[in-house]
Amino acid sequence: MREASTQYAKGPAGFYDFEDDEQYLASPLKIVDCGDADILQGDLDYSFQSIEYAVRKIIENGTIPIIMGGDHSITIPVGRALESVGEKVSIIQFDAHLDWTDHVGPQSYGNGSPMRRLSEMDHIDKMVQIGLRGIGSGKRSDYMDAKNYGSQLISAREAHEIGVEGVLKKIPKADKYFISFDIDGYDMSIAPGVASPYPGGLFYDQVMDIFKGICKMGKIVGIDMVEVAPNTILPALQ
Ligand SMILES: [Mn+2]
Repeated sequence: MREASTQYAKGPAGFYDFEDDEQYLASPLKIVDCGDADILQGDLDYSFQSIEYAVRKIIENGTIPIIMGGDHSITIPVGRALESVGEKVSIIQFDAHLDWTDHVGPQSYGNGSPMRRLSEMDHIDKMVQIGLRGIGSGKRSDYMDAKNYGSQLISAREAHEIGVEGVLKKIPKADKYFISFDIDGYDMSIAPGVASPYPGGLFYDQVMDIFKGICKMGKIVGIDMVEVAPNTILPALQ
């Protein structure tokens, strides 16, 4: 992902977008690659602490962290670091899956549980989940718990039906937003290289328009993008 992104790293002039009539990525805007968080295979606590430490430092410097995973478990330490924002943060999650499972077997900090773990943090405010669909997304009780917490649950099908404006209306009002983007929220036709590809998902322009709408609603204090896993593309899709 980082290597691919360098094709847009061509200096301070940025790029003209004719559809938006905007010069994107131009100076004084600066994107800095901060390298990897130190991950120790087999030591979840150490790895999570490394991620949290790095994200806190970036926030404390007054900048916006954009974190590339990793699976969706990384949103747990990233969520802890959002305490450094100093205000409540509302979560906008794009995902085929709810990710509200309390635990999968003995694992409470895996990629099925990040939103449940975030909901337990005092500095995390309301949530919205966009792109939900398919089987294996969570138990009925997980959906009930998410709704009782105050989460807005928007299936991919509903997002298509109500359109971008309809989705934006369902996003809770907040001053600060964190966007957690699991790329399996996208339809598998445009993002097959994920751990759990599933049809019936969101499309690129649709998501970009929702992003632009969110930018007008409040300040985005961080973004993560997770579950990019080209090596796990199902053999039939290669
Ligand atoms: Mn996820």
